[in-house]
Amino acid sequence: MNRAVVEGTALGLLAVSVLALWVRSRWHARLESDGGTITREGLQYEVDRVGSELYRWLTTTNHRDIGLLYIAFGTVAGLWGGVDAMMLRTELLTPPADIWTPETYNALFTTHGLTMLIFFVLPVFYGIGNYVLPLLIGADDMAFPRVNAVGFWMLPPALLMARMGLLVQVGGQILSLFFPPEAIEFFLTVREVSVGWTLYAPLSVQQPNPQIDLLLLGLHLSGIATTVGAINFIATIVYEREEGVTWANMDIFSWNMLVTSGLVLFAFPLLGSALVMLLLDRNLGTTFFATEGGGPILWQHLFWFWGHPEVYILFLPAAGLMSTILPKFVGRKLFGYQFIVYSTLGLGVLSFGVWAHHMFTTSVDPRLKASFMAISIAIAVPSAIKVFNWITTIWDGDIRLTAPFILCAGGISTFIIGGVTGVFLAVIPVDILYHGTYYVVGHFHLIVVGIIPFLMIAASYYWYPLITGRWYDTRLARFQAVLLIFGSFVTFVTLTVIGGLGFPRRQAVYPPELQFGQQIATIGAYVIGLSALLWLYNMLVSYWQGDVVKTTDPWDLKATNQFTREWRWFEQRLVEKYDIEPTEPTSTRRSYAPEGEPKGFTEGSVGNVAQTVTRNAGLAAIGGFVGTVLMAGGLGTAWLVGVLDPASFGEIAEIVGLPARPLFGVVLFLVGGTVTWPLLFLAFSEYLPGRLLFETGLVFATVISTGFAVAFYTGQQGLALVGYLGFVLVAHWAYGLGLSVTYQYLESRRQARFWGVESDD
Ligand code: HEM
Ligand SMILES: [Cu+2]
Repeated sequence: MNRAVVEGTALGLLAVSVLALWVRSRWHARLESDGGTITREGLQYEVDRVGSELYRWLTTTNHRDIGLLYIAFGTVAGLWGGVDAMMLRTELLTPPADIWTPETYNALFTTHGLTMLIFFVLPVFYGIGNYVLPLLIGADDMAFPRVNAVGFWMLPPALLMARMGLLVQVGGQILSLFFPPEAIEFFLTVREVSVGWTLYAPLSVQQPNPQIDLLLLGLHLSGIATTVGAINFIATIVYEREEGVTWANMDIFSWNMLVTSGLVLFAFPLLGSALVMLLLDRNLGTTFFATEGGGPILWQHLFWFWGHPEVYILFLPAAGLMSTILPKFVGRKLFGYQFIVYSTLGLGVLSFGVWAHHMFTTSVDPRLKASFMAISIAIAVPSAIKVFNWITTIWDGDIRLTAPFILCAGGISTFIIGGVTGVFLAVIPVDILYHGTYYVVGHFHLIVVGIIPFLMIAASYYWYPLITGRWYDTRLARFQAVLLIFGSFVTFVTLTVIGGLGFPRRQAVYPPELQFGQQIATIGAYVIGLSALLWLYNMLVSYWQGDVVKTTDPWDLKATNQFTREWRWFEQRLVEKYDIEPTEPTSTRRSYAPEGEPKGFTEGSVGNVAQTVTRNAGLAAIGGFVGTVLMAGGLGTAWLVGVLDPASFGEIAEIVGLPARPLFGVVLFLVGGTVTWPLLFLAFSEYLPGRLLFETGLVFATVISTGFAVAFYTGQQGLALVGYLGFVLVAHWAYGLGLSVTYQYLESRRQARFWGVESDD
């Protein structure tokens, strides 16, 4: 089949359907106002209206308008890249290349990757950022409104240039109906680029297709647009914050946009230079990437020095949205604000030190590779901190099963699988096995079709009432969210698995044994496609016909004290414009501040856990000591009845690198019991289940006893095993009780003393 015609038709159909929806809704509006008769004046009015609207959108410098333009642009690009994806997956339904040629398949995955990564993700995030970030930090507009408009308007020509190949091909098909082939040769030779989105030299230097040059120029332009936008975000966040918005209480989405913008500033200029070098190599005979020059490896270094930070540039805004939206639907404040901020900064810095993990199968010096491996593994830590904090935020919360929440929960899960598969890839020998397989495709899609678009859509649902003043169909939205999550899991977990079986990627042809897996993945992809269309439908139709929002607090956020600045802006607007009374909550939920919220916590302050820990470490250590003594009693008994082998203490010492002497193990045991576990208990006790401290202590002890049981196990069987486990559990309970009760007792004495001094004054 002819790719250009099929893709052109698919996109055309999409556009026509959107147009039809719009016309229908205008028709409905007219029916209501004048009975629906078409008159000359009526038509003239419509035309004028469209004209003036168009003028407004083309010339606006308002941050909210530009935000919507960005989102619309990103959506169009996403649909375009999505059509590529559907075509890729359709080809893979059967083992031979029978729908498209292998060459077309190569072009499809090249343009798919580039369109999605460059023209879909960041534009949408810039759009959300443009719309809500100034509202979140209380700024009137972006710092440089005109630059903002210029930055946006560079994108459409950039996309057109990058994807000119398809347009020219479609043009060629149409022209060939009227002209002989010789007359329209140009239209028949230009093709979509097929060198992979990584544009690896020497292929990208040697392929004659002139579309490659246009692509490079388009990418360059989009890089400039991205950099300009980043400067604007940084300037806005640094200089335009309202009084009262400090670094210590700024919302996490703004923090993440700040760090993302910082990464853009360091990464994109480098991509720009590399693109120009490639252009020069192709057209002016320079030899940057030829063997006699820097060699093809130079391209890979330059590309991935941009490419890896780029993946965090794409991920961080999604993480920021998660931290902003998730708490609203569990009725709890985000857990560990400070840790999230630091982990974001840490990711930002580390993301520049890992690029060569994309080059483990090249000739890069193995000693160098080893250091990249180490940092790549280390980068999992800040990511895990985020996941931990999100899960802890949900813990014990009042979950509201809305579409945004479902998408947040789905995003956490895909991010966990995507992240963990990534840690494996960071290990050189594993990567050498999997680099060329679908495992890689599965890994990164669990992030780029997991948390990233999930959170975009969650944001669209969450802020829809604020942006449009209308409600979308919430049932359809929940259905769409579940469908999207389901489809993503089916598709990309399958790809990860068949990759693990050694299935090579970027191939249109594959052995028939693997057809089943490919078909499952394709079905999953169709489900994703369907859910994307449902989302689009819901957004558009609700914009024209959705129920009008009648309250100033559509998500009932006041009830949990999370009525953040952008909603206050919304409320003020409704009050001013429509004279609506601010909505007051029917009840205020307690769960906002679970009993556990650490003491000394004031709204917006930084470092609650760290404070609790440092302030109470001494008391906890005493509690830990009491607990350890009690626990030693339990373990001693276990030893006496013969179910615990004291030699296992020696092995513990060996694990941490000390000589295998039981004495060292006992010392470790004491240090752990009086220092490590009490500190952890302090940090987490507020978030463990249990109303009273001793209940929490028991839960904590039960959790840590599992680790102990594994570490000290010396092969007991049958009854001895039962005895061993029983004693371990009981000894830990003794520890948990000793720790928590002693701690609470000392704490209450300290409080009494504190208040006593107060009343003396
Ligand atoms: C319906 C959703 C999607 C499907 C079914 C899909 C499918 C695919 C397929 C089949 C490939 C080619 C793999 C190969 O030939 O080895 C691919 C590559 C890729 N996709 Fe997607 N994709 C989807 C969405 C996305 C999104 C949202 C992004 C980015 C945000 C993205 C980024 C990429 C990238 C960067 C590549 C790598 C291209 C390469 O290695 O040459 N994809 N995708
Ligand atoms: Cu990377």
